[in-house]
Amino acid sequence: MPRHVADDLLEVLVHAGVTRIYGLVGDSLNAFGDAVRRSGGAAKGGIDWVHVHNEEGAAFAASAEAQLTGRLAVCAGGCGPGNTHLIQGVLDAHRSGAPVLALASHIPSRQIGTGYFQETKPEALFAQASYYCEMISQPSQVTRLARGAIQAAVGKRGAGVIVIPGDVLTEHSAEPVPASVTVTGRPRPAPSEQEVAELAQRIQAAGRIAIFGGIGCTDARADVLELARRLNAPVGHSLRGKDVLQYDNPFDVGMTGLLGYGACYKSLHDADLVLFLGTDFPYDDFLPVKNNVQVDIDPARLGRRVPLAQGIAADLGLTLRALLPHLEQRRDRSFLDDMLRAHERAVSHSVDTYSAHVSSKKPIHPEYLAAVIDEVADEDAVFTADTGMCCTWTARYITPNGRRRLLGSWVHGSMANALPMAIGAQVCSPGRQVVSLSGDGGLAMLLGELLTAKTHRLPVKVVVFNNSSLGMVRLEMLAAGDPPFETDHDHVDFAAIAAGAGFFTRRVTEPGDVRDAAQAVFCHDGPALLDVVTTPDATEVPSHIPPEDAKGFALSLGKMVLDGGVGEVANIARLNVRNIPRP
Ligand SMILES: Cc1ncc(C[n+]2csc(CCOP(=O)(O)OP(=O)(O)O)c2C)c(N)n1
Ligand SMILES: [Mg+2]
Repeated sequence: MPRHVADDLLEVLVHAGVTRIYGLVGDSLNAFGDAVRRSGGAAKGGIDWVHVHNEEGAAFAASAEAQLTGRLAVCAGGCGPGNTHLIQGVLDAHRSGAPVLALASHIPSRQIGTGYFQETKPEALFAQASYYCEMISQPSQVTRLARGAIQAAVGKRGAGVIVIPGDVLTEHSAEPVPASVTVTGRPRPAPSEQEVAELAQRIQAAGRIAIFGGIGCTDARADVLELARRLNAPVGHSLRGKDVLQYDNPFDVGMTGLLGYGACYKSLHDADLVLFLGTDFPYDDFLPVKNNVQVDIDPARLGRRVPLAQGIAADLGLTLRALLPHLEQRRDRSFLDDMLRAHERAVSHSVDTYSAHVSSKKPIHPEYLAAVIDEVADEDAVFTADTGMCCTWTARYITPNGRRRLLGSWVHGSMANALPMAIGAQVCSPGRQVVSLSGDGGLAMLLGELLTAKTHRLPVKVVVFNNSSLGMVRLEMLAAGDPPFETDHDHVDFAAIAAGAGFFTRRVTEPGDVRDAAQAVFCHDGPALLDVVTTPDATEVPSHIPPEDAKGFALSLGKMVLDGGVGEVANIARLNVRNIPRP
């Protein structure tokens, strides 16, 4: 069999450690698909093809794999509509900092620019969705451009895109591709001595100090907690930072923002100095405007959410380790203890509200379902959450512990992400429990990915919060004082649909049946779906409501509970208060 450019591309990927590609074959991509087939699959040193039912699903799956493993993951789509389906998930991966390579095949090269069937301009389409996007227009480019895209994805943490016309893939290639290493390390900029000294001075001059951390704390968790200990500083976090900062944290004061709870908002606003560490939390309405310091590896993020007294563009761990020797242990715990007590009061009040009412209410309250899922899921489960109210339930009820992982479309906020992300998570971690917390709207949007899970016998657990509504949008309308418009629809029996796709299913309408059904679904060793009919009227109430929104809420709902439930968080808060040292 003569060698083709498609084989060269495959070889570059194999050299970079790629063992699978999520995608949907067709037309311009077929020559590459054939090279993958001939490679014999990962078991024989080649590459596996994971067939999906929508290219968007391929990109979300690759994104989840990249986020879980930290390594390059690959997706592929054919020309025109294949590309435009792919782009949603690629953009999502890119904005999430997931190292993903997208192979976007293109129409025949001699037709480019003629308005040909399925023609798009992929380099322009993917430009905003990637760090690198180049077209291979002749065979001699393939090796270097493919390596360039891979290197950009793994080095800069985002998407790299290779556009390649189908006819170029089928051209003959004379030589095997020489091996070349993929450099996975990233630059770790250190702060200057002056920057560290200035920060130490600011800290010494400040009375009450609070910390707000995000996903950028991942590799510096121990240093952040040591800083909090040294300064007696309460620690709040963003949703992406929850996975990293909430568990085993005696300084935890919860989350701020629309999904927020506890005393995070209060801590940040009552502090004299706030340290923003590894976070690009976008909702500036919830952030303090004075005396802020920010440390982030990316200089472009400094000061774009809040005005800064000082910003340091450096690796967080290196910065904190340079700073800590300058700081003495503070004796005064009064601010920290006040905030821990305020946090405990806020979350305990809401838990009482929650447990007194929602465990027996019908239609079932989504808070109750989320709390049960938190209990029955494995200690090292991966949760993927759909955009919509599932984000709220995940933020408030799914308890991180350092071994669980929470994945979502946290930055781009795309619907329908949970199921395809669960598929990618399950493919790359076969023995691990993977739970998709799906909205009925989200599931309906990429429903075909149920077939992907079934085709590959992936034992994902899909939990559907089936409120017959675009619940979050419904809430937005109520908050604006408008009646819900085009948000609600007839009941759908997702259990029946999934059963038709070959899933093990349970459908639940009675609160008393939730736990048993969840256990049955979670114990099943194949693809399984739990369809729970929930109320669309559950309210998500932030820990701080701007006055104009509060008016809308009041108008629409008449009355409301001023805190949503928060599940296990209350136990952690109580424990932290109990552990406050006696004078
Ligand atoms: C692709 C896309 N379209 C529209 C939106 C706007 N949007 C955000 S949440 C949401 C409703 C989600 O409904 P569902 O999945 O049923 O979850 P629920 O909020 O009801 O729990 C919509 C329409 C979006 N974020 N993404
Ligand atoms: Mg819904």
